[in-house]
Amino acid sequence: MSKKIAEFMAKVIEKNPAEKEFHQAVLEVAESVMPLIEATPKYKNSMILERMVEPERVLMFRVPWLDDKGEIQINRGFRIEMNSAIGPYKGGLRFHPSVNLGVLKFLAFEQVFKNSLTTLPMGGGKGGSDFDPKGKSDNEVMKFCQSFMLELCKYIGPNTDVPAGDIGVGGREIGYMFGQYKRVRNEFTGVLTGKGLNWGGSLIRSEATGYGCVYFVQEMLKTRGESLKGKTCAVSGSGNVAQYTVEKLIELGAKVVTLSDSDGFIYDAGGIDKKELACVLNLKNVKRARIKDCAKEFTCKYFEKKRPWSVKCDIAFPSATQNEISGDDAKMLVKNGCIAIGEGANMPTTPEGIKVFQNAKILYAPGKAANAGGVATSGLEMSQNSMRLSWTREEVDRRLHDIMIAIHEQCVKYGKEGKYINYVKGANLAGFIKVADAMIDQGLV
Ligand code: NDP
Ligand code: 2IT
Repeated sequence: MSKKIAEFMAKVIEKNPAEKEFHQAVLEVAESVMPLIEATPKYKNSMILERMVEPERVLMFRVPWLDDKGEIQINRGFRIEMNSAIGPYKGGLRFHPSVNLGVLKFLAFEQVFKNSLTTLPMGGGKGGSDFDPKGKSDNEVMKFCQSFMLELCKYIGPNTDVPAGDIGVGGREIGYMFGQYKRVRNEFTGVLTGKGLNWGGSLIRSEATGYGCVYFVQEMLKTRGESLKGKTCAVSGSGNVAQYTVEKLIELGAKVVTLSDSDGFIYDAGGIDKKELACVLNLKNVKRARIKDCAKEFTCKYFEKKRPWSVKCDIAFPSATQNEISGDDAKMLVKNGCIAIGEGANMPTTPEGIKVFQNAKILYAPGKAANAGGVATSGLEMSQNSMRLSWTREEVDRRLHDIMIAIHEQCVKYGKEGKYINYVKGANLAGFIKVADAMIDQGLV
């Protein structure tokens, strides 16, 4: 680590103690952009990175609600409004017991660069709660969502801050929150994305993160004259991102051998087919069951409390959560012949793991580039809401595909190191320059 970066990080850590995921995300960006900042007086003199790591606003609030037994529950709600230089704050809401300020600040920070890469005018934000939707009734989830939105609705709006889903927040939760916002503000507007299709949602938004990640990996493979056809893929997670990653991979002739959740993973040597995927979707989205229940429905092995990275695969799609690929997992993947990684999740690979992939010179796409299709399609939902029009499935999918190709091109432009493409550096630099220049144009903001 250079002296400059060490000094910068020491200040970030001192000012934001105990936010280890935030430190991790900031360090990764600092390593990519510091040489450019040092060489560019307008960035260096304007303290641009010091400004970027300070959120424009942090909201933290009490969320009281009554459970089915009539007992009072109290959760904590958050919204990090990180950067609005290139558009309204935009980013998901995460409901998971592990949510805290540091986790949401890392996600909001990543979102700023990701949204910049999408080519659309969106700033960065993230929010959520330590509420755990698992094991709660629909009524309890609704009560929580209504209480959460009763406070959040004071700070968001279609031109200010537009939240969406993330872990633990899908169509059901977006519906309850949208209903509450509309009721309190008396306004039918595109304040959230990921809405239902008959009340302002966009076709392909549900599919977008997974499809987009696969489109991105297709572009990476092309740089080495490869394609997805016949490739064996390991996918982690079994939620929104994982499900549509698998759907697109099957369509393009790849073989998906794993899916997981926080309890373990399933391994299907013959490959998960369309029928089995439909079964996973029903079990996870309707019955809200566990991935091990899938093993009972179709023939596959189940590995309790294990992650799928020991399985032999050509391409890995980590699509569950942060830091799910350790240095040792990465070594195992490389040893087993893995040639590419497409991060559906945000920051799923630890810094040690990233080094392993880059030293092995395999194709490694960081989440802020590879999973940007989700928020990009949220951006397309916002455009359709503004026009009060909806585009066809084909139209939205075509735009998503074009955006993923454009993100790949930006990564290549800024990440080329001889013959190797450093996608981390490419994504960070391309995302940074647009936001930094906008901040400078707008004065001391
Ligand atoms: P879902 O809630 O739909 O699914 C999350 C999946 O990941 C579940 O299978 C869940 O298992 C697993 N998971 C969550 N937390 C953990 C954990 N701590 N350890 C192990 N497994 C875990 O979320 P999404 O599919 O939407 O999100 C997955 C990832 O993709 C996240 O990193 C998210 O930030 C990222 N992402 C999502 C986008 C979107 O549009 N939804 C866009 C871009 C990125 P279990 O049921 O056991 O908790
Ligand atoms: O991490 C992400 O990009 C998301 N969860 C999607 C955000 C959005 O606003 O669609």
